[in-house]
Amino acid sequence: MGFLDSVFTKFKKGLQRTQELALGPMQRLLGLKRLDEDQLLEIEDMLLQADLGVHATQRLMDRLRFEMQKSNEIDPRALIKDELLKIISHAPASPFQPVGTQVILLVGVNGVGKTTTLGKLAARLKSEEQDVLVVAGDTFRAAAIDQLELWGERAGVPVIRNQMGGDPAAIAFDGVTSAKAKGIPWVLIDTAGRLHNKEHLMRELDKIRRSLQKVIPGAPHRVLLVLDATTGQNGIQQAESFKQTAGVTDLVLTKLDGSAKGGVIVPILERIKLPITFVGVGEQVDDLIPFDPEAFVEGLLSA
Ligand SMILES: Nc1nc2c(ncn2[C@@H]2O[C@H](COP(=O)(O)OP(=O)(O)O)[C@@H](O)[C@H]2O)c(=O)[nH]1
Ligand SMILES: [Mg+2]
Repeated sequence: MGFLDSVFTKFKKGLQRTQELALGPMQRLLGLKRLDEDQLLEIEDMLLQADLGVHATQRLMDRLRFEMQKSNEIDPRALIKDELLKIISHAPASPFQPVGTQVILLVGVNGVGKTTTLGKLAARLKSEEQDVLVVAGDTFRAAAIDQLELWGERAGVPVIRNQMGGDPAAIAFDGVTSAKAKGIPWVLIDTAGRLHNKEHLMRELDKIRRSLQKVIPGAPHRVLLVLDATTGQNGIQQAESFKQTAGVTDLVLTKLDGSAKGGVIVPILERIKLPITFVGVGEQVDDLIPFDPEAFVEGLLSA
């Protein structure tokens, strides 16, 4: 699939495991015109298994019960879609618009998919004919720098790096200085997810931020917190902690394709009050898609 494949198609692919493993048996019930108490409980159970969270699940069940009091025949699938959209449509992501040099920092714990997401995002911007510079700000592991260089080659964008163990704030400073001088609209900065402890990590992010601001006041313009869908509700705790300490502006949910808990998008959006800007649905370069509430709901609930 390429970048132009429909977001609907990609969401469907990304949510396949959730659909089959968690919500599979529910599909038959959603086609009925009335539901008895056992069937309602079965639906409730499956929504919880798909990690939609207690709050949203309750709201969906209330809606079904309410509509059954009003009329003899209902369309459970359409009702759940409708109610779900009401729950998740509140925080649209703002588009990526190049204004001068825009600096984007990717943060998150180890292994969630920061470097992969950065590579995919670089390729996406490049495919729109926008120039990108990538900064290898995870200097904690040598493999991280090599991995990023590979993505840089794949996307056809330059990668600025120093040696392993080097100062991420210094390399970020160099990258942004160079991008500003050359008029490059996008600087994507990779960061380490695991340092000695959380305080150390937050200090390092602060230091990167201060050094960016010496070159471009207002940088970083976006801070993308990357979360791994396979960890389900754990992501909510990570988001709460990073949101306070790292100035997060956007969320990216990766590995939707590897999870049966894709419904976790719902409690994340309810609780964190930040937009999910992109979703990762695979390991290929074009497997990063803009979040689309309708495509998500369709992917989760279409027959
Ligand atoms: N299936 C799948 N795997 C992913 C996705 N995003 C990242 N990965 C994989 O997750 C692993 C960790 O990714 P990486 O970018 O190195 O994480 P980082 O430590 O946060 O930089 C790698 O094996 C990636 O290929 C995704 O959307 N889907
Ligand atoms: Mg990494």
